[in-house]
Amino acid sequence: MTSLPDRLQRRIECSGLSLEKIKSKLKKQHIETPSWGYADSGTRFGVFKQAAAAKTLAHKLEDAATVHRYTGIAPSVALHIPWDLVDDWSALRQQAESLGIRIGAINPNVFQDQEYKLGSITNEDAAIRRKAVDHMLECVEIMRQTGSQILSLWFADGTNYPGQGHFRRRKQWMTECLQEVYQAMDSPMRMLLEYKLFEPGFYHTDLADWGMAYVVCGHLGDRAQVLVDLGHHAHAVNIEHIVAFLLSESKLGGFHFNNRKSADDDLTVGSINPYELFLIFNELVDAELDPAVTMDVAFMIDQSHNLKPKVEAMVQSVINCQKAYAKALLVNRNALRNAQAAGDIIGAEVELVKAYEADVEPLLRLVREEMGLEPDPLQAYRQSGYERQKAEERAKIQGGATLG
Ligand code: PSV
Ligand code: MN
Repeated sequence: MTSLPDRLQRRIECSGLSLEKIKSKLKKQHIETPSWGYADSGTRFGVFKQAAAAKTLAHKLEDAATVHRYTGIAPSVALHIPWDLVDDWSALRQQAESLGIRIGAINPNVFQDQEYKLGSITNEDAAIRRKAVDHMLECVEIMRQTGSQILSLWFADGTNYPGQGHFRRRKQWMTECLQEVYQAMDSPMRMLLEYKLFEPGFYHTDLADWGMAYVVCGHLGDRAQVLVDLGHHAHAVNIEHIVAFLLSESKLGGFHFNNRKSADDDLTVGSINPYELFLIFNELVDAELDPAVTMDVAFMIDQSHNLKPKVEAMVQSVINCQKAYAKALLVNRNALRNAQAAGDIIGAEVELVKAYEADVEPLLRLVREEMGLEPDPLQAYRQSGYERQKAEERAKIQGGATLG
C-alpha cells in the first residue's frame, strides 16, 4: 500500500480531518459528465470531426462509462433532449446500468426549434410558451422512466435590442411556465435553474444572473434551486462568493463545471484558473463541514471539447475537480478562522495557499488504489487503446454535431 510523504501527512493533520475521513470523502465525490461532451461539437465557425467521437447515444453511454471506469467518480451521465431522444427509456436506463453508470440530469432543449427564435417561455405567443412547457413536462416523464432526479433548465431567452421585449411581462410568463413544470415534478425531483449573462441574447437575457434565478426559484418552491455554470458570468464576478451565498440559503442546486478565458468557452475545468476552482471547492468543503448547512449539490461538467480528444479530456476534467476537492479538504480551517478573527489578512490567505499548493497526487493515488483503480487514470486511459479502437469502429457511422 502506498504511504504518504511526511509533508502531506503533516498537511492532513493540519486540516483537522483524519486521513480516513478525507479518503472517504474523496471516494464519495461524484462528478457527472454530459452526453453532449462526447459527440462532435464546434463553434459557429465550424466543426472539426473526430473519428472516435460518439455518433449514437449508445456510444455516449459507452464513453461516459469509460470515464467512470478510469476515474471511479463519474457514475452518471446527463442527457440533453431531444439530442438524446430514444423510444424506450427503460431500455436506455438498463443499458446505462449494465455499463455501470446511471442517467443523471435531464436537460430539456427549448432553444433550437425555429419557433423559439423570439424566446420559449418568455415568448409573446402563448402557443410557443405552451410548446416549451409541454416539452419540459415530457422531460419530467423521461425523468420518471430513467430514474433521474434532476431537471436542469437553461433558457436561451433574451433579446438583442432595446425595446425588443417587455422585461416584466416576460418575467411573469417565465414564472408561470416554470410553476406549471415545477408542480408536475414529484418529490424528491429537483429543478435546477441555470442563469447566463450573455449569449445568444446580447442585449439582455431573461435569467441573467444568480439573483434572478434565485428570485424565480423562490416563486417555485424548495426543490427549485440555482445552477452555477462557471462560464456564465461577467469577468470580474467572484464565483466562490456566489457559491457561499447560495449555500447559506440552501439554494445552490448544482454546477456546470468548465473554464473560460474569454466568454463561455467551455474549456477544461481548472485549465485556465485552477486557483478559482480551488476557492470554489473551498467554499463547498467549508459548508460541508458546517452542520448548520443543508446541502444537496449536483456536480456536473458542461464542456464540449471541440479540439481535444473527448473521452481523454473528460477524464482530465474529472481529475481536475478531484484535485481541487482534495486540496480544499486540506485547508487548516481552525487557523483560517483564527486569522480571520484576528484581522490577519496575510495569515488567512497563506492558509488557503498552503492547501492549494499541497501536492495531493500521492493521496489521490492511494484513494484510487483502494478503489481498485489505476493510480494515474489519464495515463492508463491514454495507454488503453480505447480511442484508436473507437475511431475504427465509429469512423464510418454518420452522426450529428452539437453546438456546445
Ligand atoms: C448554455 O450555454 C449551456 O451552458 C446550457 O447548460 C446548455 O444546456 C449547455 O450549455 C449545452 O449547450
Ligand atoms: Mn451550462
